[in-house]
Amino acid sequence: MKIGITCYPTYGGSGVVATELGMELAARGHEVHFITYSNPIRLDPSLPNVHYHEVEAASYPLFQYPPYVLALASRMAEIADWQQLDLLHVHYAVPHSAAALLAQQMVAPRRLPFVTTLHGTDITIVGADRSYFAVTKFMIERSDGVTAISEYLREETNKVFGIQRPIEVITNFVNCSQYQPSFTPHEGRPRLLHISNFRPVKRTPDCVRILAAVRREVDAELWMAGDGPDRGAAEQLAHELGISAHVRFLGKQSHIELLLPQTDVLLLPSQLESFGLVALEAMACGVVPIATRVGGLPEVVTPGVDGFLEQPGDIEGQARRVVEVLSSSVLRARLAHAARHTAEQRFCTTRIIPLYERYYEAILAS
Ligand code: GMT
Repeated sequence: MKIGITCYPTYGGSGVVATELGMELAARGHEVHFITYSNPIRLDPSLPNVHYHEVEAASYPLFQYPPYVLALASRMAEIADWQQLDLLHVHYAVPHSAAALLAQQMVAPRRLPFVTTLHGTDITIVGADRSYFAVTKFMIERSDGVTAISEYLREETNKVFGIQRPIEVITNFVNCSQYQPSFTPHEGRPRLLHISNFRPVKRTPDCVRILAAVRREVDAELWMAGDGPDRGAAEQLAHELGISAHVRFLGKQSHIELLLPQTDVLLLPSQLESFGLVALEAMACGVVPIATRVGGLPEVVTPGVDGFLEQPGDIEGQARRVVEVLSSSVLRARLAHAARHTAEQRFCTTRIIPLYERYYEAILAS
């Protein structure tokens, strides 16, 4: 198949999933065209069957906001025509589905179906906001196919928008060959890791509070990977709690498969998470996730078996779990082993990518 993929190319789970999906599809012999405003962060455009087409939204003094959706729709239609694309697959509904719908009409009578993958905040925060509600509902209804990354998100979409159309659940995935546990224990003290875009929904400063509570019993350190609006608050908090020497802010990291195996526990104290891709990536590396019982996370982590889930904001509860894991090498090994097993058995690319292929085929045949 010849597939056009659009996503947010910067940091964020939806862009990561779109990029990894595109590269996996290309490796399986499909021709994949990324149509985005910059090179997606994890994309290697030199790979066979991978193409990158930049979208440029020209500015003009009359425009308070350059009309990116129009530039994207023009580029999608152009690439679909030049490359004879079979379908478009857009990740994150707002505003990518609107551009795809427009492009579809521009290339008519040639058929150009499009699939929208819902990732979470496009439904729970952005799409549900009054200013985007009607258009998001319309785009979901008009997409030729809609997938959601968890059962939770499918139900939430039906609930928020009162949508009747079928939505296929195809979960996030991980490349189990690339994401592997380390066979030699890392040096130094026990290490906690947090990876995110440091947005308020991630409750990033909670990680610092959790470390402070953990340190009453275990001499552990915390690595904070990523960047975003709450980084300053987290740094300030570490300073106020007198634990700055034990927290390392690593900034944005493009190879988290190299970082994860050097750590013991992943902290994901989010207020909401439709899936929690980073928890899955940690599990594939045998790193124990200690996360919150929200959204789609219970579909990924089974508490007490391959990680732990506590209530958002329950610092003491999450800290207690960390201490439990770090204090018993037997428990840590059991959870780490089970976490890897879950990733392998349920979420490997080898299982999930064929689901996308079959879904595309069904859309093309319908
Ligand atoms: O919250 C983020 O990290 C970014 C956001 C996005 O859309 O880029 O992530 C959402 O999509 C990820 C990939 O499908 C999911 O793993 C995240 O759970 C989801 N984030 C939320 O629902 C808050």
